[in-house]
Amino acid sequence: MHKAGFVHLFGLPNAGKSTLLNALVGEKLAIVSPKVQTTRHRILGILTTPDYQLVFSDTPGVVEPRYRLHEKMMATVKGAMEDADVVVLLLDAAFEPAPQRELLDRVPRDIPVVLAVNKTDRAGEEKLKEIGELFKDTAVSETVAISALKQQNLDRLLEAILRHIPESPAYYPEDTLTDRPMRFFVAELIREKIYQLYREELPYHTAVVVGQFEEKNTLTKITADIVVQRETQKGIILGEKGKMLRELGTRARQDIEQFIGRKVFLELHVKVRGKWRDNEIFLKEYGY
Ligand code: GDP
Ligand code: K
Ligand code: MG
Repeated sequence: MHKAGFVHLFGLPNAGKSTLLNALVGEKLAIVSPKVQTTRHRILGILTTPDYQLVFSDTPGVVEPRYRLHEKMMATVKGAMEDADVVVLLLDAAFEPAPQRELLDRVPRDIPVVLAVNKTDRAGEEKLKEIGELFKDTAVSETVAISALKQQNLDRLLEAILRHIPESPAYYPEDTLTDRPMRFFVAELIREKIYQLYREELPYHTAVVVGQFEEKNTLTKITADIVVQRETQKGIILGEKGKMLRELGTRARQDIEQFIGRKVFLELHVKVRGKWRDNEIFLKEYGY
């Protein structure tokens, strides 16, 4: 019997959804950072074995929308929910569990929920007990303690998920890893470095758009725009004499080379587009 279905990874910002997606599919598809709201899109990660195919959706963490980009991010969460055969509610064992329990209200009643308590590499038995109590009389069908980062107990999580996956032929060809094109991942890897290199609010004002993506003999030439909302932000991205931008370019290029398995020539430009996060035309142009 072959099974196939859709699994929605759901949780608060920073619960570890993107880390878990990467661990499950064995490839770095989703960018990860200690900052909340790093993930802005729905990204599919597809795990295919001879017996089953699981299509995971990584989505932005649940937030109260403050600008149009936020609204779009939350719409992608809703879309993923509607398609799901099962929801994995990912909890950060180190956060307060009660507000995380409220997320259950957002799951339609007919969709089964597996509770995955993450970051148990850092949480004690006490905490796990407390979480168990809190979810005792809820719709959660099963609870699995995991560490996405240390890849602990993921086989148990897969078993729990598969119990809710119907018999079905595969949805995607067996060598498909994701639904996104290469240039999407290139833009994401650049964006990840922005989250790592620049402090506080700056990453939230930034978008990345890949322009040229061209294979030339032994190397791939890529140009990308880094879009910010204000001139002052452009100055920060550039840094003194362009030093920060060069550092950003170096780090991004190394990761892109690893991802596509080819040498890369990366050219970055910084552009100012006032209030792009609230502008439908810009949002569309930047892939949101
Ligand atoms: P997301 O916002 O839910 O997608 O969370 P991320 O995957 O971006 O992870 C947020 C932060 O938590 C990152 O710094 C991760 O390295 C960290 N993290 C994720 N899973 C674990 C885990 O199992 N243990 C520990 N200690 N940290 C984790
Ligand atoms: K994050
Ligand atoms: Mg994420």
